[in-house]
Formats: sequence, C-alpha cells, structure tokens
Amino acid sequence: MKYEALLLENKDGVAILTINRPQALNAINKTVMTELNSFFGQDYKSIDGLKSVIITGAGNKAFVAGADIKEFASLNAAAGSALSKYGQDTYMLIENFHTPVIAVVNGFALGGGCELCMACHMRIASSNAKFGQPEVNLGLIPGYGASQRLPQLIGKSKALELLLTADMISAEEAKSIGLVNHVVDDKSEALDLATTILKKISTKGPLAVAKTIKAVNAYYDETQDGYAIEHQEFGQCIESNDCKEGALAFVEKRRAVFTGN
Ligand code: DAK
Repeated sequence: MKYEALLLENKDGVAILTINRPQALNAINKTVMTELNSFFGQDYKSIDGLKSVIITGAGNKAFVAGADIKEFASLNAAAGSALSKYGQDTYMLIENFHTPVIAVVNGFALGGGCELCMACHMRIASSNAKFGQPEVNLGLIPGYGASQRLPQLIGKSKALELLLTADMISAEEAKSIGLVNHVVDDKSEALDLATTILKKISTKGPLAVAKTIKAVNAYYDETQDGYAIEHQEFGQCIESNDCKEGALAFVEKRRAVFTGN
C-alpha cells in the first residue's frame, strides 16, 4: 500500500513508522488507522531484512494527540462500534507482532495515541511527553483498548483515576507508575535508545524473540492458558536450528549466528 499519512524508513532492518499529520498533532484519522492496519497486517513482509519496528510522531510536539475528533462527531452506535473494533484489531496486530515494536513518544500521547503506545511492546518517552485518556471530556469511553491495557500496565486503581479524571501526566510520572520504560531528554535521544535496545534484541534468536512475545501476551488473554503456550513454544524452540546453534556457539565460545528456523 502507498501511504499518505505514514512515513516509512528502513534503517538497517529497523522500520521507523512516523505518523505524519503534524498540522493535527498526528491525530489518528481513518487513513492513519487503515495504513497502520495494512503495515502490520501485510506490508511489513516486503521490508528488506525486517528485524523490528519503531513508531513515532512527526515533529517534536506530539506522538499522537488522540483519534481525530473532527472525524468521529456524527457516528451512530453501529458505525462507532465497528470503527472501534477495527482500531482494536489493528492495535492487536501491533501487540502480537512477531518482532519487537517500540513507541518513541515525542510529545502528547492522548486518547487513541496513548492507546497506540500501550499496544507497542515498550515505550520510550522524551521529557516533554504527556500521557492521558481524555475520552470522558468528550462524553466517550476509550475505543482502542485503554480500558484493558491501562490496568494491565499500571493497575486498576491508578488506571481508573486516569480514565475518570482525564488528567494528563508527565513523562516522569508515567515512568514512575510503569507506563513507560525510559525517559530521555528529547526525541533524538529516544530514537537512539530505542535503536540500541532493538539492536541488542536483534542479536538474539528471532524464533525465541517471537515466541517470548507470544507467551507473555498469552498471560493477558483469558481465552488462553499461558503456561500451556509456554511449554508448547518451549518444545518448538528446543528442536529449532536456532537453539542448536545457540548451544553450539556457547560450547565453541563464539557468537551465535541465528537464522530464525
Ligand atoms: N483531533 C483533531 N485535531 C486535533 C486533535 C485531535 N485529537 N488534537 C489537536 N488537533 C488539532 C487542533 O484542532 C489544531 O488544529 P487547528 O485549529 O490549528 O486547525 C492543531 O491540532 C493544534 O492543536 P492546538 O492548537 O489545540 O494545540 P495546543 O498546543 O494549544 O494544545 C492539546 C495541544 C493536545 C492539549 C490540544 O490540541 C488538545 O486538547 N487536543 C485534543 C486532545 C484530545 O482530546 N484527544 C482525543 C482523545 S479521545 C472512536 C475510537 C476511539 C476514539 C474515539 C472514537 N470510534 C471508534 C468512533 C478515541 C478518542 C480519543 O482519542
């Protein structure tokens, strides 16, 4: 798919996806959501040597300031619910992606923007980042997963406080409650740190990385038995070429060369 609202750069196997609507503080409209869905559903397959993904927002003011308020004003219940489901499904593609996805949060991450960064596997914030779920200000509840992922990340009590007051919190406070992994000075440092973490992960067995993401996600999915997923995936890892190579490399005192098989 050719993108209108996303910029895509392949930096040595790290796909950097930038949501590019700075005039609207990168608010998520239908085009952004469709393009995210297309990238994580299929387009990633055409990226040369893809190892991981970074999602960020254009400019230095906003990651994503929410769903595009100007677009969702006149929806009926059925259309609203269908759009919400499409957004949830898109964010699940991100959460279940087989390689690590890091959000570089470079400013406002509100509503659907905070939900987007929560669907990523890790969050690195610049010091000017602000997080919040202001849906109740608009007479709404979250539509892209915050009622589920926020309690998973920060606990029920604090999640309800943020969801019901619509308060915005700073990057440092977000870190202190476990919403973000790291806070650094600015966007460029955040991109550097994300790249360093992803580079480190890219030296590990790709099969093991994908299966770790799958097993951890199973903990949060009440339709799955996480322990069963863990022992099944462990079994598949142990007979993989990656595992044989990892053990051999240890014995031969050299760095493992993994193939992802
Ligand atoms: N949507 C559309 N445009 C937005 C926007 C948004 N969420 N946020 C900002 N903009 C636009 C502003 O309208 C303004 O455009 P112009 O007036 O220049 O044309 C431009 O971006 C710059 O914004 P400001 O002039 O307001 O900038 P300030 O620095 O003064 O303020 C701010 C920054 C982030 C505090 C402020 O822009 C703000 O409060 N923005 C709205 C934040 C917000 O409430 N976001 C929505 C959260 S609720 C759904 C599924 C999910 C959702 C909804 C429906 N369905 C399935 C139907 C989720 C809802 C949410 O995300």
